[in-house]
Amino acid sequence: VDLDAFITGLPKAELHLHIEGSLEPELMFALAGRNGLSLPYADVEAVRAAYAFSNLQDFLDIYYAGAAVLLTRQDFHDLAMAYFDRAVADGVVHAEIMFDPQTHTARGVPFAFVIEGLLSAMAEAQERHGITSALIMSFLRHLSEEEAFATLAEAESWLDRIAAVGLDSSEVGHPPEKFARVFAAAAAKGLKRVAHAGEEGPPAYVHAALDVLHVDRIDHGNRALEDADLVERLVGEGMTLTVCPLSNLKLCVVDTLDHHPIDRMLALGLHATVNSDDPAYFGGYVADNYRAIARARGLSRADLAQLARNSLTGSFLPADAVAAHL
Ligand code: ES4
Ligand code: ZN
Repeated sequence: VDLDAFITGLPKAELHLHIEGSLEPELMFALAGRNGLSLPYADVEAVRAAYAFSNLQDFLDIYYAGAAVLLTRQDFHDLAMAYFDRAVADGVVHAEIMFDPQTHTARGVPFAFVIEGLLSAMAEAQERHGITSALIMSFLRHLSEEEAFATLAEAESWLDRIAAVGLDSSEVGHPPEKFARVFAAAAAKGLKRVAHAGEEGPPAYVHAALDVLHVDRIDHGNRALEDADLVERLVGEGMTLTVCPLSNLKLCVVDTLDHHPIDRMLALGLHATVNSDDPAYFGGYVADNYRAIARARGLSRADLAQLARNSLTGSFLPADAVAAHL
C-alpha cells in the first residue's frame, strides 16, 4: 500500500479546524450569488491569488472578509457539509470543529442561525458517513472579555451541544489572562477548554493557557519548544498539541516545512497531532498535512500512526469510542 493510501486509511480525528476556514472560493462565490452580495474578486482564481500571507493578521483580515458571505442557516449547513464530505475522504472518523460566533453576530447574523446550521450538518454527516463531531465555540481574542461573556450568554440554550470553548484570532497583545474569568465561567457550566497559544505568541502565553485558562488542549503550541521547562510540563501532563503544518508554513511560523518541528515534538514525548486549521486558505485538508509533513521531515509510518493515535486519544470522545477506533 502506498503512502497516500496508508495516510488516508489511518483512522484519525481532526481537532483543530475552523469551520469558517473551510470555505472554498467556489462556495464563497456560490453563497455570495445566492445572497445577492458582491465580492471584491473577479473570480475563484483571483481569490486564490489573494491567499499569500506574511503573518497571522494578514490572513485574518482576508478570512473575516470571506466569512461575510455566510448569512443563513442553510449557508452554515452547506459550509459544514462540504467540510465533512472532504474530511471523510481523508479518513477522519471524528472532527471537533471550531466556530467563531462573534464573526457572524457582529454582522447581524443570529447566533441561532450559525449553530443550527452547523448542528444539522453534523447530524446529517453522522447519518450519511458515520463521522462523529463536536463543536468548540471560540472567542475572538481581539475583542473584549465582556463581549466573550455576551457570547457565552447567547449560547446558554445550546450548551449541551457545545463540547468546549476556544480562543482564537490575533494572539500577540491578547494574552490568556484577558479571558480568565470567562473561561472559568465556561468551566463552571461544564465546558471543556482549548486555546490557541504559542503560534505567534511567546512560551509565557502557553504557560498562562495552562495556569489561568486551565485548558484541556493547546492549539498550535509551536513556541513551547523555546522553553525546556514548559516542554517537560506539557509532556508530564500528557497535554495534546494540535499542530497545523501547512498553516505554519502559510503564516510564516516556519520558513519551510523542512524546518517544521513535528518530529522533534514526537521525539520529546509531546502529544502532537496534525490538523488542517483553515484548509481552504492554507492549501490542504488533514491528509494533505500528513503527506506534506511526512515528505518534508521523513516521517516513518510508525510516526504517522502515532500522530493519528494521538488525535483520537487527545479528542473529547469518551474512552470507549476512542478504543473502538484504535
Ligand atoms: C486561526 Cl491559524 C489561526 N490562528 C488564530 N486564529 C485563527 N482563526 C482562524 N484561524
Ligand atoms: Zn487555528
